[in-house]
Amino acid sequence: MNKTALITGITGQDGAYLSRLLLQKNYRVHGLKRRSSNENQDRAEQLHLIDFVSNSDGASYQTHYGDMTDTAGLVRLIDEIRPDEIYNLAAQSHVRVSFDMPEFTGNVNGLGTLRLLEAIRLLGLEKNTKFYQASTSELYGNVQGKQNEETPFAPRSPYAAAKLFAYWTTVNYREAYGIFACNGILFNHESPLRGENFVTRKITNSVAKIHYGLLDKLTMGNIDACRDWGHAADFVEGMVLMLQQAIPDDYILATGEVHSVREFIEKTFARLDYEIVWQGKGVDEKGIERKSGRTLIEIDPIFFRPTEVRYLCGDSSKAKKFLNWKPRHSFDDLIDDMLRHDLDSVQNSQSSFPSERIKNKFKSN
Ligand code: NAP
Ligand code: F7E
Repeated sequence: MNKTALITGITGQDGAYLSRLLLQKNYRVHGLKRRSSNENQDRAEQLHLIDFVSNSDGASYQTHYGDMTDTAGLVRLIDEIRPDEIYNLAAQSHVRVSFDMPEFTGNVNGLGTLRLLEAIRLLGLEKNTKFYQASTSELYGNVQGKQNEETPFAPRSPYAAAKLFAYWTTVNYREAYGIFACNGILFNHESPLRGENFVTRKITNSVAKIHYGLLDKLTMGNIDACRDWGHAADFVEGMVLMLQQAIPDDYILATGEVHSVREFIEKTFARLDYEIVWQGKGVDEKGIERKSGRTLIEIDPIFFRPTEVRYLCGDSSKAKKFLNWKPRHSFDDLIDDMLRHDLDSVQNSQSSFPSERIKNKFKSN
C-alpha cells in the first residue's frame, strides 16, 4: 500500500527535498501551497519531481491551495486527504524578518501548528495520522557548548518564540491525546534551493555574481555568528525516520561541526582563488582581495538583529543511536554544491562565459 503524506510548506527548500524523498519511496504526496501571483513551482522543477512520479509505482504529487492561518481550509483538506503522515514545514522562516512581522510569524509558526493538531483531533485521526513538527535550534538562544535534547530553551526572536509554542503544543498533543507527534529540532541546513536571503545562499550567490562582474561587493551583517550548517537533502531523511519509529519522540538533527559566517565567506571566495584579508573593526571592517586590493565585503548594520544568536552547535547522538541517522555531506561538499549551482545559474543567464574553466574548479568533487 502506498502511504499518503501531507506536506505544509511544500514550495520551500525542505518541502522540495522531502517531496523527492517521499516520491522515491512511492508515497502519494500532497502539499499545502499559498496562493501567490506566480506559480511558485521553481524548486519542484529544479528537483525534477515530475520524473519521480512518472518512474514510480503508484507515487503521486498534488498541491492544494491553503494557508496556515485558515483553520477551516486546513480541516477540510486533512479530512479529504486523511494522510498517514503530516510534515508541518510551513513557516515564516526568516529570523530577521520575524522582528518586522512578529504577529504574522506567531500566527503562522505558532498557531498554525496548533490548527493542524486540532484538526487531527477534531477529525478523530489521533491513531491514524502521524505528525512531524519542524522545530529549530533557534529555540536554544545563546547557550555555551553543544546543545542536546535536554538543553533548556531560551528563544531570542519572535520566530523562535513562536516555534517554542509549536514545540510544546506538539509535545502536549502527544501526551494528552496520544497522537504520534514528533519534534525534529533541526540545526541550520542549506542547499542550492535555499532562499537567497539566508546567509549561506546570499554568500554563494553573491560570490558567483562578483566573479562574473555582475556585483561589486557582498554586504553583510554579523560575520562572527557561528552556525552548525548541514545539507537539507540529508536532514529530510531524518524527518521521515522519526515518523517510522515505534514510539514518538523528539530528536536533534545536526552535523556537530561549527563554522563562522566569516569562514563561510573566506572558503567560498577561496574556491575561485580569491584570498580575503580583513581590515578594520565592527561596522568599518572590510574584506579585501589580497591580489587586487579590491574591497569585496562590507558590513551594513541593516542586517544586524535586535537580539542575535551567536553560536549554535548540535549534538545529534540520540538521532544517530535510535534513528541510525547521520549527515552525509561535509561542510566543503555543501559549499561546493551551492557555489556550483550559483555559478551555473549566473552563467546560464549570460551566454558568453568560459564554462569549462569554471567546471574545472570542481573536477575533484
Ligand atoms: P522555507 O524555504 O522558507 O519554506 C517555508 C515554506 O512555508 C514555504 O513553502 C512557504 O510558502 C510556506 N509558508 C509560509 N507561510 C505560510 C502560510 N501562511 N501558509 C502556508 N504556507 C506558508 O523554509 P525551509 O528552510 O524549507 O524550512 C522548513 C521548515 O523548517 C520551516 O518551518 C523552518 O522554520 C524550519 N526550520 C528550518 C531550518 C533550516 O535551516 N532550513 C532549520 C530548522 C527549522 P511560500 O513558498 O509561499 O513562501
Ligand atoms: O543567519 C548572520 C545572522 O538568516 C545565520 C532559518 O532557517 O536557521 C535559519 O535561521 C547567521 C545569523 O539563518 C547576514 O545574523 C550575517 O547569525 O542564514 P540565517 P538563521 O537566522 O540561523 C534556523 C535554524 C531556522 O530555524 C531558521 O528558519 O548569519 N548573518 N550577515 C546574516 N544573515 C543573513 N540572513 N543575512 C546577512 O547578511
